Amino acid sequence: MNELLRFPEEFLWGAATAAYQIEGAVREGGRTPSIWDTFSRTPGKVLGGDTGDVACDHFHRRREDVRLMAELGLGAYRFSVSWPRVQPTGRGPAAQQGLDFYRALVDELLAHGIQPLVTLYHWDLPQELETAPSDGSPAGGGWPERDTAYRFAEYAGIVAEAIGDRVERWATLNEPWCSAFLGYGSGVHAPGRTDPVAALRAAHHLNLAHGLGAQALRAALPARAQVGICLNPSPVRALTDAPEDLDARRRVDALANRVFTGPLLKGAYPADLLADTARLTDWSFVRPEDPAAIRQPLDFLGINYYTPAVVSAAPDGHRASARSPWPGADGVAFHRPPGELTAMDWSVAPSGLVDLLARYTAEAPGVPLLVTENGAAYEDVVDADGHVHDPDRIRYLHAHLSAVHEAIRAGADVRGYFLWSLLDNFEWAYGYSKRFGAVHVDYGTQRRTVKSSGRWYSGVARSGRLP
Ligand code: PNW
Repeated sequence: MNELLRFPEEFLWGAATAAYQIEGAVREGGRTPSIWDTFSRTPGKVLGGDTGDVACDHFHRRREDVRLMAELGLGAYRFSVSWPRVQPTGRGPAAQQGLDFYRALVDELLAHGIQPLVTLYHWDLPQELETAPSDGSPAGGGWPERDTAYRFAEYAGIVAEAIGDRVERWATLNEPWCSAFLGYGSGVHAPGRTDPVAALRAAHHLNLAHGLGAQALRAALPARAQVGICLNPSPVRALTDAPEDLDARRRVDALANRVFTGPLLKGAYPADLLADTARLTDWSFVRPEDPAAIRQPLDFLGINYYTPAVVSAAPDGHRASARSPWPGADGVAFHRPPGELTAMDWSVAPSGLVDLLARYTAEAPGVPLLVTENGAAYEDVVDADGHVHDPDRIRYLHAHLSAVHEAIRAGADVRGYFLWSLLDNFEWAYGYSKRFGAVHVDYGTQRRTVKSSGRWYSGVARSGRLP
């Protein structure tokens, strides 16, 4: 047996999901629409016109799904709470039925020895916080508006009061980069706005929401609770070592990574980011007290990783389009990174994960890291014998877990790994066309079939080592 591929004793082996991607039951128990309900029902926004109306019907199949996790031998499960399910309309009183669902889910997980990691916000903003209802109640405006951060902190307190006695690990936000820059910049995610200034304002108010939310969590949770955030930092590589390509890398690194880790870890926005975006905004929406509010102690930093970015300087005069997810990154060209492609057309590059884990070990000294998402989409089919044979995914997972192991050997304090995803699910703008699950879902019958990669991962989780 290869001792080198053994993971630490307490390493958490998990899988991850998100509420809108799996729950369905969008009209039950007083749940109101989120921006993703509205977006997915808008023609042309999601491939095939798919919506999360039914998804994996997890809201009704919770017990079966927890049993499945137990059969797979998972030690941890990362899921998100649907804000409009527990606080319809995003302000005001909690919906007990919504909270009851998550209470029951957590109790079943704990009964099976599976540790929950709760993400408070995985993109399903209550619609009324984005657009004001016509009844004259306060205006929304979504993440570009400061009020949304205050509303988030209140919501965080509600969830902590309800399940804080039994959940140890809490992530405030999932991938604020996607919420800000895909939601308000490129418009490929909900709410589908394409305004570079709104995207930058959203990034700041998401940072503020994290800070205020973390404070609300700490006020409501027992001292043993661990509070963190899940980012999707991008390893940004320059196409060549030419100074202009290195400068393109610096600019994209600021917009992909340091716009979040600057305030979160260092208490300030990077000066180069402010300079690069100066033609768009003077950042006067950042109040003097905000950096201190955002820089809260982190008990873990969640890293979601899929693929790196490769950039170079674009020919003179090239401007970031109005619909770019990189506002202010004028004169940058993006290239396909080397490596095989998954069904998302994302290249397989496990070295990117080694780089990220080393980088955040250095930039966030003393903060344990969790890989809170990693996985791949492939074109899986159930064969005549009822099996899903997915050797590509096994290779992807093996390579990325080897990368985690390598990072640990090099000194990174990585405490766990959450495979994205437990189940095939609603893959945002791609609808149900992309399958990331360790478990195949037949959306016609809701039949779950463990893929060969799911069995393989189960072996890893049970043994704590890579074959
Ligand atoms: C993440 N991009 O999304 C999310 O956290 C998951 O909900 C999602 O299913 C998973 O990764 C797979 O996509 C991303 O375009 C979506 O850079 C898009 C991007 C990155 C992450």
